[in-house]
Amino acid sequence: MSAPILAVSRRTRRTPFSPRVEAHGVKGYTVYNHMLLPTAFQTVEEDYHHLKRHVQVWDVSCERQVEIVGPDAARLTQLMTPRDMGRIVAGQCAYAPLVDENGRMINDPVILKLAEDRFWISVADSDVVLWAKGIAYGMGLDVKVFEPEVGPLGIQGPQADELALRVLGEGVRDIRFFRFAWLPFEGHEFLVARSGWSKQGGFEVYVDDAERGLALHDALFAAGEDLQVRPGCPNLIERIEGGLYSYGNDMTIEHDPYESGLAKYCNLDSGHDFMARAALENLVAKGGPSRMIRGVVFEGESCPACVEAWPAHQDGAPVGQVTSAAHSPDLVTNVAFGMIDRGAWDTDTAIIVETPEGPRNGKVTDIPFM
Ligand code: THG
Repeated sequence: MSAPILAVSRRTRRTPFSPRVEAHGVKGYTVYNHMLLPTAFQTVEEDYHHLKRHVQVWDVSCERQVEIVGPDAARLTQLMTPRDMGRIVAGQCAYAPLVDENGRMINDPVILKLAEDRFWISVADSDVVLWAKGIAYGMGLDVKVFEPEVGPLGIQGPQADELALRVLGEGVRDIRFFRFAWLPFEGHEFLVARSGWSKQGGFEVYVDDAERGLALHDALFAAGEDLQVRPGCPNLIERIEGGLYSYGNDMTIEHDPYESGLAKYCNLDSGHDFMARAALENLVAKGGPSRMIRGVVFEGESCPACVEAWPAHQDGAPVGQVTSAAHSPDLVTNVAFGMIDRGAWDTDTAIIVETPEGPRNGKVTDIPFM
């Protein structure tokens, strides 16, 4: 039996770069924010080795922006997150959990502060625009909330600085991690941030003009030939090694930010007002989470895809579940994230992982793996 195909229609939105991605021979797509996201160009493993050595251009347009602008923009943005946005200046990006009124994860975006009264929430895969519009309407806030036609184009890998320098100029040197600047390209100013969903370093160019974005895309490939530039995409193996969580996979609306390993972005000691303050203070008062995202390594020379969560147990007793897994060529073991119960979450605790290929011996580890 051949594998089922994923049917594409207007709902599975294409991106400005889909024609290029397909001309480059994309091997697979997933859907993220109702939009196409490539999953591999060669094999996931070949893409991984290339990403860790060279430079790749990523169509991550599906990291959609939710724009919040107006007199109450700062208030609405702050209401949605426990991270103290008062510490974030214009020109800065902030990785921040968004939580509902019960302190459960809505999303884990990067928030860009464009101005005191204007933010882009660069969202993971859930409908933040609807949530934000609902809050704004319900509270009568003086803001506009909408999804502009803006999506990031990633430049990722150890040669990303060199490639960005060639195409976007000297200005890239001055951009610190999780900061952004407006840099000229063929007469257009693009927002360029030093960020991206890999640990290999790089930039994200927020493309707000499809035609000029295509010109930029093509210029990156032309300028990077001797750097062996290739098309790429978020890489399952590299992101697990590096400790980057995926909303919808590793944590969902069932989980609070402490369980999701995002405690350091919960600034309860700041006096700021956010919707989930009472809920999160209550969680902390109860002694913190009873389960948490932890690293897991397990035996085997290959690793099946984690399409459904795999149970983890210890002497037959359930201790949680594995939510993302891959074989790491560089670590020569299988690496994974799991939502692991308190009783088993200590580093080096031996557990059994029930993979679709049978039980495998594993143990709990710290994150990141490398
Ligand atoms: N870039 C942009 N938008 C995004 C993502 C991105 N939206 C969806 C998704 N990725 C959001 N999730 C993450 C998760 C981790 C990080 C960024 C986005 C990340 N974390 C750094 C780390 O873990 O080392 C540190 C961040 C910090 O400490 O401030 O980079 O990739 N535009």
